[in-house]
Amino acid sequence: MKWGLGIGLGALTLGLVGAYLIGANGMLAWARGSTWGAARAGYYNGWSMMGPAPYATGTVTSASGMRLGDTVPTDASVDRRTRTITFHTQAVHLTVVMSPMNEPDLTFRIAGLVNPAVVVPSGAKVVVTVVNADADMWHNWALTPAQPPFPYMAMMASGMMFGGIASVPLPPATSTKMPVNSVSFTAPGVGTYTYLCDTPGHAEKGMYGVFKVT
Ligand SMILES: [Cu+2]
Repeated sequence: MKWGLGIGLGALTLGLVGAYLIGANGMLAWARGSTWGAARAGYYNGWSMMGPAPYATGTVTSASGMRLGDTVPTDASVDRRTRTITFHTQAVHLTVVMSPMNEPDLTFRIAGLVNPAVVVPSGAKVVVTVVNADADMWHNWALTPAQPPFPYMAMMASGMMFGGIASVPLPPATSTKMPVNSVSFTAPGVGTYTYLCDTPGHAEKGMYGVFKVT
């Protein structure tokens, strides 16, 4: 693992499978649930019926989690002035750290930038590794065609993304470990999309960024 992640391939693989499996059930759960709690319970119940665990995550140490938020991905260029990360190949590996303590609350940190624009080529195979650095909140990373501003229930407003391009929500970090999982997908057609956290209120308060397919 070129990032020196302290997690096994097994955990990552589980995360990927989970991300795929959660799609259809996640949508049903959202349709059923009248509250976030009910929706989330449905989310996990659906997963439990199909998978080996309520959710599949690994952890990284807090130190490596923070480093991952500053890591510039391979085959990408970073423009710090425009806060844009542009990938140049069909193999996109993006690492996202959510709400690190040294940043404004409810933000994504990618390659040392806060909520940067991410640009990928059409048809790229995208793997997003997601780390929750927040000590007291759940977060996830999801892709949607919807545009800001977002309401409190961003997920409801935008539909269930593209049939579930969303990482399974990650629990808060502890004092020494940060939960991590991943989501993989093929980049959708050329256009401008939004990545966001679908925990209610988070996208509304600014936890999102531009995801552009060129
Ligand atoms: Cu969030």
